[in-house]
Amino acid sequence: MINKYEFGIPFETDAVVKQIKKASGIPKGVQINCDNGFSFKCKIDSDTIVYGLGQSIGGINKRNHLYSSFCSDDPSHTEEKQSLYGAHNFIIIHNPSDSKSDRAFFFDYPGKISFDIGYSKIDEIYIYAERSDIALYEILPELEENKNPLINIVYQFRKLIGQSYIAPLWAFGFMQSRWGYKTEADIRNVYESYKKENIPLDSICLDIDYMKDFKDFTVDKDRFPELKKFSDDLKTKGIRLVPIIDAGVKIEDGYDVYEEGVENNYFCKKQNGENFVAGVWPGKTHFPDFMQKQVRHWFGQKYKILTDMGIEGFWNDMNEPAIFYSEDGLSEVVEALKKMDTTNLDINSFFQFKDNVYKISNSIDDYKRFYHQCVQNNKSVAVNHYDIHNLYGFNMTKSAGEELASIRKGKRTLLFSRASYIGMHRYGGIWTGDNASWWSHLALEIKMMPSLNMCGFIYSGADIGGFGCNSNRELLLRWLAFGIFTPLMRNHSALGTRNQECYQFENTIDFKAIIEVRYRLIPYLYSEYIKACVNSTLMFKPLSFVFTEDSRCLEIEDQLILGDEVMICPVCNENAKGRVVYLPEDMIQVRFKADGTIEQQEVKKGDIYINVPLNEVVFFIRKNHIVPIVNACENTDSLDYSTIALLGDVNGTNSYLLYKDDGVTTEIDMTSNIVELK
Ligand code: MIG
Repeated sequence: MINKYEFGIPFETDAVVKQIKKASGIPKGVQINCDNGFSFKCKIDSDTIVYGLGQSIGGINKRNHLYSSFCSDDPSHTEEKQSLYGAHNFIIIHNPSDSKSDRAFFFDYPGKISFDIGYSKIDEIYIYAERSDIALYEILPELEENKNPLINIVYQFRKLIGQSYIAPLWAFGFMQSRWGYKTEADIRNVYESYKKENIPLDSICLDIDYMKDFKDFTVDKDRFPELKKFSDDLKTKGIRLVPIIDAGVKIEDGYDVYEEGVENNYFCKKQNGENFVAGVWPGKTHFPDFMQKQVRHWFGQKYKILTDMGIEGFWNDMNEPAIFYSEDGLSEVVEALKKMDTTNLDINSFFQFKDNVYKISNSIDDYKRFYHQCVQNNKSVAVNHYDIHNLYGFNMTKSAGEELASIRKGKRTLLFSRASYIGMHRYGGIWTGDNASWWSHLALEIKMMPSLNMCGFIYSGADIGGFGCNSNRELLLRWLAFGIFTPLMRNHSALGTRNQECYQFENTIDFKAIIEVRYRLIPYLYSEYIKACVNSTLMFKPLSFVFTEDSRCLEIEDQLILGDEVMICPVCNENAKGRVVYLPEDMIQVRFKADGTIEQQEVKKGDIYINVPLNEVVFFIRKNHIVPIVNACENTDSLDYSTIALLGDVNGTNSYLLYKDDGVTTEIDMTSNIVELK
């Protein structure tokens, strides 16, 4: 059951697809105050667990931390950070001792909103926003038919926000990326190096350097003289190119995207009616006003320039939007600095000086300097960006998603975004942004997967190996051994960091062993992915969502249930030869050895230590469940479903329902595309 409450005049964010009649009053047992902004308080017991919040720092259990939804380009994801790139205002309050009283809340509010989950007061959730215009959805479990309250809450929420974006099958192949590939020769070298080491690969990303002077929808002819020919040629080898698109449009006379945008008033404006100027990679840019339907149509149609060159996938970046500086902000800072007598700064003035410079990028002042033209209640109104900040990346990706659907009629396109808001999950996936080559970030990415799934983001994954900082062989292998399970499996790294392609390290055969396990699992992973999207279920679940009577499972944050069959338990400690795994029930341990053989053995419930060499993958299959695998192959084009073999509890009576289709047409038929395997 879903109750909708409205306070003030909520902004129509398009997060929700289902019309719910608004209820009067407020949810039971909570305190809401709208006098000075919005505040929501409710008590929690000492054993209450709070799930949700999608992409964020912290655990699967969000307690004890302060979070803030405000899409942020902050590449330093340290523990104290409150905001990452996404804004996913959904929480589930779970009472393990009385799960029937579980409930969830979705705060449909497009501006900055903070979640104090037992941080200020140990027994209180306190949620607050500067404005009191908010739509609040309360989700209560439907308890008939012995439904699992947590899974049922997620199901209802996902129905409310609509079906998740569905990626093509090839997007489940391994993807290599790096900020720094500049030319066709660089890309060809990546392909050839993987080929030489016999490591499977499906796609290579083009980061910003493929563009001419970082102009969206242009290609630098010196670096990529014939992108179409190159892309067609790579496709015959099973490799697809995935170019990046940035939010800002370079200001340059003669550049058609810029000129059309200016002519038609498609860019975000300042209060005085001038186009807002932000400094990003291309230099001075304007931001398309993605809140306008005609702008979404116009910008989205530009992707055709690249699909005409054979491109079938994109990643949308810098769409928080990231602002290095604004023209106005910069001149204010320069003025302020000029006023300071830098020859004789006292210490406080020095820090003021430093702060002035430091706060130039992604500043709140800048977000308050520009406006969107939005349709609200069927009327066109100017809305300050700051108030709807979290909708920008969403609408950039909606623009691409909607238009690509018409450009590539009937065919799926790979699309993933950096910034997001709930609702965007219908148009694209996300990657989790600029993490670092830290072991703690491997652990963090594991925890994020189920939280993202709760919020509708199923096609997602991290920069494997870590984006910032220097990775190393062991970290990359361990990260890959987790990444083989996530829909988006991409190795990506930042300019200036150590080269991180698998072939840069010793004994590449170990990388081949791990990545081949991915390819052997693709039919299963793809099938589970489609089921999660279509049936509004979680592809990755915390153990506590499944083993509801087992209190140990409430604490486990480094093991996940994948689909209904598998329990994964990645190694995320440095120099570890293995790890302790908790088995809530007897299971079948599956070990993929480096030589391609598979060992299976029954294991009793309880704590066990498993040995996991760097070139092996170990996971568990639940009793009465089976998992299909296929032979290893070099890319998804050569996946051979005729080689299906079954793992797990194979006894002729247990079966697995495999979803299988051509991997590209948009129609998903859950009847004729299902094969029963036993
Ligand atoms: O300011 O395009 O998150 O994946 O490699 C950095 C360069 C801009 C940030 C993205 C990252 C990408 C990088 N971009």
